[in-house]
Amino acid sequence: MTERFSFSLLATDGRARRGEIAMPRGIVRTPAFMPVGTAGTVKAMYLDQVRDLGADIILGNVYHLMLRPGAERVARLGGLHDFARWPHPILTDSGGFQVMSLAELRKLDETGVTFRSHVDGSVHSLTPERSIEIQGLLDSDIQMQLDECIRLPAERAEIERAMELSLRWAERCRVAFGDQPGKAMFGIVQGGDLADLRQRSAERLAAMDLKGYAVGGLAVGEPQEVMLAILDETLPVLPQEKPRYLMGVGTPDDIIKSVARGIDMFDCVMPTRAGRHGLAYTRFGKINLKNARHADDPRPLDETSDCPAARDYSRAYLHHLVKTNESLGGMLLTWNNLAYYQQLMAGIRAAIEAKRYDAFCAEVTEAWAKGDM
Ligand code: PRF
Repeated sequence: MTERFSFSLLATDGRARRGEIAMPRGIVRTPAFMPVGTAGTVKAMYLDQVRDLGADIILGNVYHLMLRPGAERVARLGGLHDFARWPHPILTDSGGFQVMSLAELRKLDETGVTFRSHVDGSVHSLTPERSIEIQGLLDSDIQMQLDECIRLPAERAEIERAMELSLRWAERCRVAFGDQPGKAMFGIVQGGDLADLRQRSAERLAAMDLKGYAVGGLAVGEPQEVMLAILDETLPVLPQEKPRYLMGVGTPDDIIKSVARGIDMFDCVMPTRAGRHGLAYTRFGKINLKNARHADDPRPLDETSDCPAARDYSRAYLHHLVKTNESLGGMLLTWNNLAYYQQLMAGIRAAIEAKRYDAFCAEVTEAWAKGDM
């Protein structure tokens, strides 16, 4: 196994890229979808199952893990991989985004962000240096810079302030991370919906020669066209030979369109969260199992799937589990949804290799459009 973090491009089709990230804990086939394991668990799943579905990497969150069980404790217990029993690569998000969406009484300044825990009201602070320290204690393989993500719509002055602050924090994270050949620290492009700010952010991060780059601050309330236009304007500025990660995205449709523009990595709570709320993603589109029309339907979600949750259980049974709030309902639907997402990513990778990515996207979209659910 490789001792250094590296990224290789194996094939391209238009701007879509098929690649491989190699690191000591394993290889990540890209384009990749990273299931979200916020608190050291992909909710309602055994990690062995997550692995069997084809996930090469999962995501963890500094914010949740620093509050419970605490980064120093995880380190004493041998790091997050041992603790959660996932020996493969882990990417951790830096905490800023979750502080902004979950914590109470936040105070952000040049130093970092101070906040009250949503769990017990205790006061914590997160600086760029402390975020990297926590990610090191967790023994994360791909660590993210601390950044400030703002919701859209927002004023230019506010977007620019947060973008510039994120650039200064990127530099502090770069220094704090230092030289760790087997791991990576990714910078995060900010700049809201303003092309010139996005480009400035991407150029300045590119000059820091980081091992990978994320596009943050998207899927925060703007229409899909705006997100795709920002990708069109930003990705050409980032170095071609480094992986690009679109944070917190998205729907299957967002994913295929972002891959077409050159994104290599995704994470999103959608398949896991939607599963716990009675929604199934399938080749034919989204199915709401709460709906009474499924009560007598003996058909499985997708008889052609090799995931037992999709293939072997009737929609009537899934409807019953969801209506009665049984844990198994969320478990089966999460399993189905992650299986669908990983099948989609495998299809995307194969299509890029075969140089038929446009045709693949048309087929996927057509199946959703005429989906008989
Ligand atoms: N920054 C960080 N994490 C994120 C985001 C961001 O902008 C987003 C935005 N979609 C999701 N997760 N650090």
